[in-house]
Amino acid sequence: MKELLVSVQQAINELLIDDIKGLVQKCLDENITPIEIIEQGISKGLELVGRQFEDGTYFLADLVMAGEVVKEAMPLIETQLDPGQAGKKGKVILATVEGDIHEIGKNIVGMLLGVNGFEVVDLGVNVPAEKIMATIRETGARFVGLSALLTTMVGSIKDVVDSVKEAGLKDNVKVVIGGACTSEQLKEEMGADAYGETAVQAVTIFNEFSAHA
Ligand code: B12
Repeated sequence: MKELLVSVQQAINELLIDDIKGLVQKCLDENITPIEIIEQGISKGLELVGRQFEDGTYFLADLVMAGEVVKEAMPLIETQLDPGQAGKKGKVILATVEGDIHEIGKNIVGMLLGVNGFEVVDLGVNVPAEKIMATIRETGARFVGLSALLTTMVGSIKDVVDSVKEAGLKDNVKVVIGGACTSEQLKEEMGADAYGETAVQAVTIFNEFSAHA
């Protein structure tokens, strides 16, 4: 693991909002790719924060701060990504499920899908199934990406999958899930079409669906 990426992890874990931009810039100067920074620096740093929260060292305010530290760094990373040919592979409706307000992972997925040729319709966080269905009807989108981090809220995934089925759209609309509390097994249980562990996998999955749409 590159030392600079460990410094990014540490800055996030220690909530050093004044240091993060400088460190990310140093990574970019050293030709570390935006994807490496996201996966090995930022995501790993947030995992460490999560552990401190679990063991009672950190409180909710610290989670909020960790989110702010990451938000500080993201625009810098975004400017390094090639904008590509936006929209040509189709529309992806992206949302964090109802009852869940975690947005960092969803935003990273949206950013990577955008630079990889998808038109992203980001509905934000805590999004009910009805809103997703209304957006499918309005936009004609054939892809939905759902982010879920709270185990207690996974039922919201089922609400979306069931609504798609009830609307008779199961064959036309693919629902892909991701986020820390999801898994291949959960995908099966919820009846979703695919599960992606990382934002890079999200791109691979939607590319695959788009090629066969
Ligand atoms: C930051 C954070 C917060 C911040 C979020 C700020 C923000 N603006 O988003 C705030 C303060 C809001 C927060 C609140 C809470 N949190 Co919180 N939070 C976290 C933390 C530390 C990091 C989450 C994160 O951003 N990770 C980094 C991103 C990049 O990872 P990711 O989302 O998993 O996304 C990656 C992949 O999963 C994938 N992906 C994501 N979405 C999608 C979608 C698709 C379609 C695909 C294919 C892929 C994909 O791509 C991403 C990049 O590779 C985690 C710890 C952890 N280990 O995750 C806890 C954690 C998720 N939170 C937790 C909890 C309990 C809470 C609270 C209930 C705390 C409380 N007592 O109030 C509240 C919930 C509020 C609510 N209703 O949602 C628990 C959840 C436990 C569980 N399994 O249910 C965790 C795991 C901490 C812990 N270890 O206990 N939290």
